[in-house]
Amino acid sequence: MTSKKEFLKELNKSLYVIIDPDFCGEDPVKIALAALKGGAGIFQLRCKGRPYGKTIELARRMSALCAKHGAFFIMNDNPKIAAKVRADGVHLGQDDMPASKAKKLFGGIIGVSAYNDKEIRQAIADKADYFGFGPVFKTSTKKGLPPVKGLLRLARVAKKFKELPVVAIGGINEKNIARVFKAGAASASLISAVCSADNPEEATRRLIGKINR
Ligand code: TZP
Ligand code: MG
Repeated sequence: MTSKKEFLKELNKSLYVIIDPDFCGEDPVKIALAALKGGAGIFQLRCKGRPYGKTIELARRMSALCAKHGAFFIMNDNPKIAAKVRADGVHLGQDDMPASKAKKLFGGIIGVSAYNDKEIRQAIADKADYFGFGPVFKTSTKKGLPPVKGLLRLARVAKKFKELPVVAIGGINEKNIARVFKAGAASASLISAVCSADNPEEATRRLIGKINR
């Protein structure tokens, strides 16, 4: 488990890749390894609708892979699983356990999806370590999202809420990633631009190459 300070440093220089087995072909860990080789330093496992045992197995493999390569591993949704597999952090949506409660179960990094001012204020009050904001662009990866926020709203929250770094999400790809950073995001998190790429290693390298902070 690495320190929060180191995580924030990595957040400011790297790419946040979300590994979701629904979009990663037969072995999601293979995609993660490719993205690691391409230069990504933060990974989240987003594992929906899988049996508990399968989720734990994947989480353990992701945790070990990230530890081996000096990358950060964030488990989605569940602080108990994060603690069990020795993840560096957990990412919580608004439907998950509140960050204040998660902190009692897990001592690592806490990220919160916060898509409006009220949710962002709560994330700050709960002393989360970063908040995820989006969907910045149109995405078909996740259903039931609020309307697209766009770059102007991203820039607005990045300027208004300096207390926490903002990690942009939703429809981020090689064409728009530079604008996401220009708008003030500390990092960009993405699924399909890496997981569904023909060559995830090269795609990661190209995405990072477009980040011009
Ligand atoms: N939360 C908000 S948008 C999104 C999630 C999980 C999907 C991001 O996927 P993609 O493929 O990078 O648009
Ligand atoms: Mg969740």
